[in-house]
Amino acid sequence: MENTYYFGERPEPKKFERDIFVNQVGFMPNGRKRAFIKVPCEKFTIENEYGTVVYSADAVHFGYDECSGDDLYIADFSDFHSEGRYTVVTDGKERSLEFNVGRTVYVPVMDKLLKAFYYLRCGCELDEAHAGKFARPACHQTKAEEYDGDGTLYDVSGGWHDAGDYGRYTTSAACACAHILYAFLLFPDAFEGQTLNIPKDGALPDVLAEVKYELEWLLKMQKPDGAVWHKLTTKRHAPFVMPHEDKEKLFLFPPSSMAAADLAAICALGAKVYRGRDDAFADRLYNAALLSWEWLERHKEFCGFQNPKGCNTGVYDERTDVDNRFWAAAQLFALTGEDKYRSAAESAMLGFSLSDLGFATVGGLGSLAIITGGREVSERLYSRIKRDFNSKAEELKNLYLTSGYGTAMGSWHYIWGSSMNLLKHTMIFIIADIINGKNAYRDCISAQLDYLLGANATGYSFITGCGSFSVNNPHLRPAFADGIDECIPGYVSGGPNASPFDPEAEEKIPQGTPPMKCFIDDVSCYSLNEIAIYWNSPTVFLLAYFLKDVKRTDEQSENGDRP
Ligand code: 9MR
Ligand code: ZN
Repeated sequence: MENTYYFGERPEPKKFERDIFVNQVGFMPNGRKRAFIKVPCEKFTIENEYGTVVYSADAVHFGYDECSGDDLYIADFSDFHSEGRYTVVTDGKERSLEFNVGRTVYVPVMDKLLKAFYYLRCGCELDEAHAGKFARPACHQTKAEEYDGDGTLYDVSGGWHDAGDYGRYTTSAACACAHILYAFLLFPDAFEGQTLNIPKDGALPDVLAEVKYELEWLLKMQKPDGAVWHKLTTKRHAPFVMPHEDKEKLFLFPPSSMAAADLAAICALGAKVYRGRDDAFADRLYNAALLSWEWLERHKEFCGFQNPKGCNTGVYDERTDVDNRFWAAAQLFALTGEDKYRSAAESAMLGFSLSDLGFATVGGLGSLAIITGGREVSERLYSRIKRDFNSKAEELKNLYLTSGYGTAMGSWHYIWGSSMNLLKHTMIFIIADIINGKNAYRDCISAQLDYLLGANATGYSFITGCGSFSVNNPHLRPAFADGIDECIPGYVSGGPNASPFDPEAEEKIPQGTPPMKCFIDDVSCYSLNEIAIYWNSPTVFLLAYFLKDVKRTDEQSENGDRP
């Protein structure tokens, strides 16, 4: 991908000046609490916001951390439980950023993560009542034609912009919706009483109203015979303008079997979730799921996708669709209980991992269909699911144990969208705990959230608007073009990438920089600092895990998430 955008004057990325890193949002009272220090430290204290020392303990020397190149000392204050706002102070007088301890500390993070999808809505105006200062006119409302087609125009408006770009892609959309809907099925209480201030009809919970906006668009991506267009984009990525200023022609790109299978799966999942809440919608999803399943049955061969000449928008290519077909079969079985889907799932389950949760490798989503389906499958399938999650979780736990920051990442995981790797790994820990009915991975899980919110070698919270030193200049068109200094909150940055791709990163990151430090908060760095719907969605899954026992009516800690 070339980088031909002109960004002109833009803010110098802020420098993180401290030698101590902490989750800047904070911790739940009974949660694991740690700060990471990269200068020698023997003892540390916790100060409250009035400067009173409320806790003190010894730090532990971890030693050299390979992914960051830091020699780390760890301040563990997990046995400190009092709600309030605090700072960690080392014996060398290093002070951490402030953070909260409170039952509801993660509520605002969850709400921002989900509201961020609303700000990505395409085809409608974001009005001031819902979007405040980020309001903007409707975008991309023109009809689209098939690339190399007969010129017929189709209304495929709606859905979310995929990422920093304005494309809309079927498989990525299905995957993002799936993370959120499975989180809803597994941890419904985490969404209880949530108010996102989004436009919606009827009584759907806000999370389901927002996901419905994307599903309505996905339904439009299905052709009458059940085939599903792979993506809907302009020929080339738009310049860095507001969405309503992008007036280029929209094209529907050829169907792929991954798109058909993912659509069948997500519609079957939607039909299950919306049943009893919005029956007319559940019916439409159900019919769409069957239609694409039947198309898949008529097209057993793999039908991949590559960009045609002249198109430079996202590819989302895959080398096989067996895992996508497995997910569709598993979710249709979960929905209907019919044997034909069970046998299809059971005969499709070979040759790929049942715990993989990427946007292209969706075997793990098929497993989630079984886990949340409440229907009996063969011992052979269930034990494969168990084995794949347990062995992967143990492997990742070893990475967590050998990492100074407790990240379940090896140096090779710091690629484009490293945050997604971290989040996939976190979902694996969570699902393994669910399967085993244990809390064996709770510490691993909270360490990954700590990393995202600032306990990492860059010092950044990788979620915009969450924490006092958070990413503010992601590769996100409206965030740059709106002229507002503050970024739209709630976006997860792609994160450090040891093999950067974009010219700015290649030039500015010296060879040999440790992987976790290969990061710049610069809008031009798309291979380090883009955002994407499927990086936000697994973070929703992670937050839902933490909020599963938290009542939103619990008193918010006095300072909320004040930066
Ligand atoms: O997230 C994708 C990343 O893993 C790939 O390395 C990269 C290059 O193919 O593409 C990323 O996906 C982008 C997509 O192609 C278009 N929309 C923005 C996505 C996030 O960067
Ligand atoms: Zn749009």
